[in-house]
Amino acid sequence: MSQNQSHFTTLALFCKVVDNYGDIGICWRLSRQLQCEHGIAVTLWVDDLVTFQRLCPEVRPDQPQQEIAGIQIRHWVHQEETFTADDIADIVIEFFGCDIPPAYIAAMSQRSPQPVWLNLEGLTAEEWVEGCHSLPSPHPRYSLTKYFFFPGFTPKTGGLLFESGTEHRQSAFVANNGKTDFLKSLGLSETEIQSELISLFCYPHAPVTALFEVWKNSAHPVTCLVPEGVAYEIVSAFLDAPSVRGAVATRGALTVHVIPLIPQTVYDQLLWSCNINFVRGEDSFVRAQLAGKPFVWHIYPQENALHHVKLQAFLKRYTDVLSTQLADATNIHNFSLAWNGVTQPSAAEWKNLWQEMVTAAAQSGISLQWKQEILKHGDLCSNLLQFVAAIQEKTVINAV
Ligand code: TRH
Repeated sequence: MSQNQSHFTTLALFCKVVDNYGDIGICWRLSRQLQCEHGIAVTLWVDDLVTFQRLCPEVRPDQPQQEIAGIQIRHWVHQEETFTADDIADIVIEFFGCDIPPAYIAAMSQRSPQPVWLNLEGLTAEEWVEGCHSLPSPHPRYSLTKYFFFPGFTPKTGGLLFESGTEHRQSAFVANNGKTDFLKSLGLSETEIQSELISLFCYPHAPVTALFEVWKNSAHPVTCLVPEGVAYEIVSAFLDAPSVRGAVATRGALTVHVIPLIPQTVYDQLLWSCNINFVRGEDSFVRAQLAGKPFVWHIYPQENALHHVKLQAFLKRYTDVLSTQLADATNIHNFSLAWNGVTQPSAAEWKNLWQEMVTAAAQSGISLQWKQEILKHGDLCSNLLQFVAAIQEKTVINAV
């Protein structure tokens, strides 16, 4: 069903910030796309406006209700808030099973027509996702059904979150030499801008020290851009000073430069400007893939090393898809295993792993190939709305 034929105009998205920036990062990106590209009136319920403000400086944490970029933002604090059927949106999304308020669910059951209710899950490349994507889960008390919607890397999943026009924006940025202006705005010197640029976004347990040693001994100058707070202890030790924005130090061939956390609408520009991007979690991981540049993923850690299973699932898919360049893909694969603690290389092995990975990633065009692969499955936002339209259609037919 095309957008014009569909019958939904309002959507409520509920987001609990578990930790870090990914929860609100994904919900904010999705909200903006729903509003800008599909004209949906979005209400974003979020329980942590302080974290939200770090990605979107316009957010005022003291405001229970505010509008930014045409999106209604509600501070989700009052579980006991009351709702009537009139308050309920056409589409209701809970992010990551965040348990929307019971009063909201009760009001959903009173609404006619009933809203389409989705649980938007986290991204994984594991195969079981295809079997769970779009599965219904009937509510135990109300005649409501919740559907599971999984992002993913295959046509049998919801795809990945990317806006239309991202490629065009990147080409325009490159054509207008946006890199120099952007990096200057972050306080980089001309020498730093001319060096090999690496952005570093990882969890605190990443083996950053080992990599700093390799870069210090590099044959050419390397500048590592680290957002304030990331790998704080290791970066502070390198700087011999607190890792705060603007802090910079050079040791051997390596300069480490601490930059502010960049608003989400501009974050892509950092990825487009660097030669290689270290990313983590979910949203920055997807952005790095969309940038079509070499990237290394630090996966969000989970109990019982479950994240290693997820990492291997992604690396297998990556290597399978890029099988015509198996040697290059394998070098990237091996480096990723070390970066995520699956293997524990010695200092000499780190040097080799880095060199092999960088050569493979930079010279093979593998990143662009992978980008074309993920774009094939359509964007998550459009896929999600198509899914909602299909459910609505089915509901109408069943009601006749
Ligand atoms: O911050 P993350 O580690 O977030 C998450 C959460 O921990 C979450 O609970 C977990 O489920 C998930 O990872 C897997 O990583 P992520 O997903 O990359 O989110 C970071 C967001 O911050 C993303 O939207 C990009 C944005 N960002 C900026 O806007 N500016 C910046 O300078 C940087 C470094 C990131």
